[in-house]
Amino acid sequence: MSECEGRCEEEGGRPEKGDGEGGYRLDDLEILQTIGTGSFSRVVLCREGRSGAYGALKVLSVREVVRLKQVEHVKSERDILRQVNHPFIVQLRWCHKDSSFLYMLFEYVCGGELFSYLRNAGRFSASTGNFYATEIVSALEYLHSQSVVYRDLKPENLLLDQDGHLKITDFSFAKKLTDRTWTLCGTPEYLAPEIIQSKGHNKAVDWWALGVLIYEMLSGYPPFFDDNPFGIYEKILAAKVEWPRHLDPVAKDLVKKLLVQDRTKRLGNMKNGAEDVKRHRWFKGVDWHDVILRRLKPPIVPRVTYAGDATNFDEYEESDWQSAPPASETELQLFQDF
Ligand code: ISQ
Repeated sequence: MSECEGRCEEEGGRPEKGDGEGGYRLDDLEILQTIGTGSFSRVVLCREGRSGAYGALKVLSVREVVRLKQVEHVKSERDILRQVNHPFIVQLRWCHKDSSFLYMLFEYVCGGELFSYLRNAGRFSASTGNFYATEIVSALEYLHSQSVVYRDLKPENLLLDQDGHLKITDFSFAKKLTDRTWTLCGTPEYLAPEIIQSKGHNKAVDWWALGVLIYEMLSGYPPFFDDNPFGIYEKILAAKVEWPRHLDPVAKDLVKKLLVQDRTKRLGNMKNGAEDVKRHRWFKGVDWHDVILRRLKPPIVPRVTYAGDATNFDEYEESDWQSAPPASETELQLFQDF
């Protein structure tokens, strides 16, 4: 059972037994400042009154979630986060709702986004990029073993903890794969090609994205780039990549094997799964048992003066988001079990 399972409660509901060991109350959370915003949510740094522990509270407007047709996505995000437990995945501690908002309380990861460090540095050395790639491979292998496809790998969604290890956040695009075993047990003569082909194809998107991420970490810009999105799509489909001369040749070989159009030939998505990626020469000498124990030495250690230091995050307008109008009874019904 994961940390958060069974810990989501309704407003006014009975706090968990062992209150203070995972049983939270919204009233006890002191909202400090916004550290991230999205189209229907914001993430605020908060402190739990009694323990003094810091947390990152994701606050979602019920009305906006419904208006933007994100109800199922939000529920799936919560379900997946409750299910997973891995050192490189941000931990969900508690869920809650009131008449206006849904709340997800996470551990606070104080180092900020990998994105900021990458833009500051321009590009990473091969060994720095290799460290982050290693922790991501470990997390992706775990997620896929749990039948979860992440689908949004990018430097903005990777946080550094106080020691410099990675934490993947934002599971709003993540998807739990349904077991197709039985679907494929139908009479083979009558199976449509898309049913046969869709088996396991979803995981392949994360391995493609890993290729893009490794390229961007080592080059400072992504492999498919254009001023407008359609230009980017054209370049992706043409699969034409320009390789900087300085690029580490072994890393280039790995990226080439990840950025393969045919997903059945893409590294990570063949019969040996993640094992093929882990055995690539770029990861030669990596002890994967050490990786998961956070025993590799982080190349960047964030500047942090205390546990609630938010200086590694951008600053945001606070506006008056807390006084948003309440959702209707019909809208709230959609989140009965939240
Ligand atoms: C934890 N710490 C910092 C920022 C976060 C953003 C989203 C989810 C969890 C987080």
